[in-house]
Amino acid sequence: MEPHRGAGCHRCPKSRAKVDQAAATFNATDYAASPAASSVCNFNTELGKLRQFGECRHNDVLDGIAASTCTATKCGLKAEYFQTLAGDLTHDFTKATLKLTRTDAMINFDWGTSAPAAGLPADGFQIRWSFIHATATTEAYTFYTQTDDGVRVFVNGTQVINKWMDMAATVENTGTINLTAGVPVTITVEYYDNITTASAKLSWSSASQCKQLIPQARFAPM
Ligand SMILES: [Ca+2]
Repeated sequence: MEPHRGAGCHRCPKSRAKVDQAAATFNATDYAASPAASSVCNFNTELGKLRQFGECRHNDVLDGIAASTCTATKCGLKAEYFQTLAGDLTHDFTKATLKLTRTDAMINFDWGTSAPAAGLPADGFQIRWSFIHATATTEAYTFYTQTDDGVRVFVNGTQVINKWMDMAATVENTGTINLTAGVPVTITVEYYDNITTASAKLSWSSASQCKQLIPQARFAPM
């Protein structure tokens, strides 16, 4: 049973209550009367940010607790590492050579100019990650990728991100799709590195999930 998590105040009563307790000691009227107040920040805006931070932090702690029980067969992603066919600028998986299959904990890699694993080249490799996700809430999920180079994300075969081109990791790509509580979906992330530096990160968010790198405990491998 997954612990309760989310941005709704009813789900994280302790973190919300502590922030509200601290805020109650603050005199907003006095603050507003101070000369610098309005030019520096808005009390209610900052209070909202602090509440959200408390809830996100609470969820991170729950993820950390859940991760402590993870094993390779229970958590993580199926990861297939391929060497790209020489000269294939389409980075076609059917033409590439599968070199390694393993379970990765997360998609949070920065390989620099190195190879991603033994037996693979530093340039001209591509990876397919697959996992099953069963959401506890019916809502729209947004996926975020930062990759060097190209990336595609599919949810049950529906493409939500399509950036199959050379790019820098400073570019964040997003795609949103509705998920239904208790209905598992298959999520596939395809990635390639052409030349020089290589990196890949996968995050998500929803109304009840603060944006985060998807943690190990939230993946079930294929
Ligand atoms: Ca690159």
